Amino acid sequence: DYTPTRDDKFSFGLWTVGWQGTDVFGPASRDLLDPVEATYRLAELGAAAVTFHDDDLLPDEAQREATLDRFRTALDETGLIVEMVTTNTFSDPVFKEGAITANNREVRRYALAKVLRNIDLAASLGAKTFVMWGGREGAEHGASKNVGAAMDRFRDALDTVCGYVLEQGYDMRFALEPKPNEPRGDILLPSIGHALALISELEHPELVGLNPEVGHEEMAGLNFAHGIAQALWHGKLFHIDLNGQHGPRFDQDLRFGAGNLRGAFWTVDAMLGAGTERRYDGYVHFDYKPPRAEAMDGVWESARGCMRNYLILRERVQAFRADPDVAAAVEAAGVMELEQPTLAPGESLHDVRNASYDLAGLRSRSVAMEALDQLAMEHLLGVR
Ligand code: 3MF
Ligand code: MG
Ligand code: MG
Ligand code: MG
Repeated sequence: DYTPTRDDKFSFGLWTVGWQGTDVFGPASRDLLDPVEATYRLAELGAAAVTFHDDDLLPDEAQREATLDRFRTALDETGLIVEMVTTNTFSDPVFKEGAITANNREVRRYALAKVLRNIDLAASLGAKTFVMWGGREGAEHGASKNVGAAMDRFRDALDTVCGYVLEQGYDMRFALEPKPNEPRGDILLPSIGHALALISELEHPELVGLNPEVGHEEMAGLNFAHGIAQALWHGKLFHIDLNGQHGPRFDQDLRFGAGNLRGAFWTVDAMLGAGTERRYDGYVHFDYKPPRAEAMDGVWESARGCMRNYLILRERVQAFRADPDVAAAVEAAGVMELEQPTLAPGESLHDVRNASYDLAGLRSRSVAMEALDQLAMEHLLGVR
């Protein structure tokens, strides 16, 4: 009946249900939600874990220890864990021109200090994933940012934090979160591919992977399921941010399943391995915003909806993959043939170059992909 259990490994950012609705055109539409209270409510709804930015949980330095005590009690009482922690290096105007890649060196040093302190907190709470979203790393003006130097500083910061967790003996990995724009006009590491490329330049590439977000890739018109499939292929899908988005426009952060529903179906399919062994086994993490128009009832309804939609889509995807007609359609579309290497072992290029090819036959061959896609559509629409 699509009721979440702890085994589903659902996880929520405390900033999601905690978002008060402040946007560029208006102030908060909802009262402040105590993050410790949110932890209890998310546990009741069926989540297994929570995540947070330092400033979501601990906005007030004077209250830091008292809040942490209350939060630890909530974790003990609910059995929830903290699976991921992240740092707010974007809200404070000190970061208005970037954090670890700000032109201003003092800002970069302060950002690094804030991140290091938060890594210690994450380790003390047992979080195994530390996300880095460079929301203010970017530019609005052409000549204002030396992108090469910014990449040097990004690399240095990642080398520094990796060295730090190794030296401390923390069991923790880093996950970079790409986003094309918003709040900056253009953000550095705008896509999954850009972030993967930076990882290959690091001192400890094994400690750094990705935290891709559905809406961020779709804002750039990219195919999220393909993006995470490639990240899985690289062994880099360390974490995930599920939400919904209606194509290239502002960052909507709809609940998972809203917006591009077919994309959500293929996202769940990709997470489950898309018929292969290469699957995502981390936390199913939601990073969305309950729409500003909703009151608190709508906030909890949207959190419930994220999990429920995932469970419904998971069921639909599993039925799709288990359907013998789908297996036959996959076969007819030649999907399995792509697993065969283009050259046989030991075969010379001479054979490839001198073979005769039936071009007329190849041009007019059936690919049978519409039939396969229609089966997916019918599973998604619940008529099969
Ligand atoms: C912004 C985001 C961020 C990141 C978070 C790191 C506020 O569009 O998606 O959420 O996910 O900072 O996890
Ligand atoms: Mg986002
Ligand atoms: Mg978003
Ligand atoms: Mg996110």
